[in-house]
Amino acid sequence: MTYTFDDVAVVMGTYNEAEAIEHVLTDIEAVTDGRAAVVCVDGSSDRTPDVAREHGARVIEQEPQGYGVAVREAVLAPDRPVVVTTDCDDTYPMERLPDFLDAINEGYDVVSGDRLSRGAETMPRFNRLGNQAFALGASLLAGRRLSDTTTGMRAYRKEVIDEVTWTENTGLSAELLLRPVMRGYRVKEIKIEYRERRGETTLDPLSGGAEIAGSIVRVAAEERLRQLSSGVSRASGRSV
Ligand SMILES: Nc1nc2c(ncn2[C@@H]2O[C@H](COP(=O)(O)OP(=O)(O)O)[C@@H](O)[C@H]2O)c(=O)[nH]1
Ligand SMILES: [Mg+2]
Repeated sequence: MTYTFDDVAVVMGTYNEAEAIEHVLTDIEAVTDGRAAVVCVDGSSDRTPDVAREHGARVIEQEPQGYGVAVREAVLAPDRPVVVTTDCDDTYPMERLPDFLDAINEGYDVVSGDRLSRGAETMPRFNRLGNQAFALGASLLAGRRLSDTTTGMRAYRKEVIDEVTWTENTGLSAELLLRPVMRGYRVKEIKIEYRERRGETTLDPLSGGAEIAGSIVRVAAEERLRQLSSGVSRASGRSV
């Protein structure tokens, strides 16, 4: 089964992104020939949802409750077999969507856009160091080198999204990578460029960073326990 952009939904949380959304949606349309479905889970008080609707996106309104609450709703919403997440701040290269789809068609379950290996010089320095530290910590806990655990641009087979219970908010991006990696799904990182943000960030680097660190530790611990208990049940199954 080879997927095309008719099988893809591009989803995002949107919170007062009037400065950026036009660029993001225009890029998606151009790259996918208007074939990808677009879903915006929106908590804005500005024109963002109007622009989204003008571009034919489905808008789900939601009180602003943080990144992960919006993105969880966004990834669960589409009825298409491939779901791509992005931010609505014009930082991620929509022109790389074909590469993400190609990797899914090669058989990967999750394809993650790694910003850090190419330097991510447009990222604020504090955030870059933090994101490198998260990737290193998550790699140690997961037992596999991961280059960028907090990226917003990924493609997922919808089955993976539906099979896992997602619990994190600011740390959802890390969770969306770590649980599939630790459950043995086929996960690939591909290097991407990262552009300067349009408009203001919603994430406070200190409190947001602390939340992400907590998510990584909690999620990795839960997944390790899950591995151990399924190992135990497999072992006892064999001995019966
Ligand atoms: N609906 C909704 N979207 C949000 C919320 N918080 C962040 N977002 C969106 O989630 C994406 C990531 O947030 P962003 O500010 O880019 O975080 P950063 O990349 O860490 O600077 C952006 O598209 C935001 O508009 C929220 O509370 N509700
Ligand atoms: Mg962003």
